[in-house]
Amino acid sequence: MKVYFCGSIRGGRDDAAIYRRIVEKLKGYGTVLTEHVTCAELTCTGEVSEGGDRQIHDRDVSWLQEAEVVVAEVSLPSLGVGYELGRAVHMKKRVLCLFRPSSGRRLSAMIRGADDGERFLVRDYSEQEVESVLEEFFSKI
Ligand code: 6IA
Repeated sequence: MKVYFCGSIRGGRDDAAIYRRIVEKLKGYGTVLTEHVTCAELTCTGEVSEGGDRQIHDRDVSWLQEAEVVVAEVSLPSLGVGYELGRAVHMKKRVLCLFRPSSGRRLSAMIRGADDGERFLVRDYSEQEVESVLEEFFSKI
């Protein structure tokens, strides 16, 4: 199974450690197409490519197309993640959004309100339960 993971990059890197935990767990379920999102130093993956932002966008959209499942950590607001989620809905992908209320933020109504109890799910979680939330989600698909 190909999994597309979304997490904030230019929106801020405060949650990079939790992104790494999520991706480690996701690797047990299939191929994670976007492991670079967890990279502590983005430049170490050559993400500043010659093609610039256009190339990043086009490559990410084609990976999104390839993916069967999209998992997004949405506690830290990111325009790019919001965009990817909108595209994923349009592509009728199965989506899981993970939000930590302990962040002190309120999740955008456009994300929480997209939960349809089926294809697009939003799950509040605490850091300790991140692996079990993923286990529960993948046991049902
Ligand atoms: O708006 P954001 O940058 O927070 O958007 C983050 C989301 O967009 C992630 O889920 C990624 O899939 C995608 N994305 C944004 N920037 C990149 C990128 N390089 N490489 C791959 N995916 C990206 C940017 C590198 C730059 C900061 C030096």
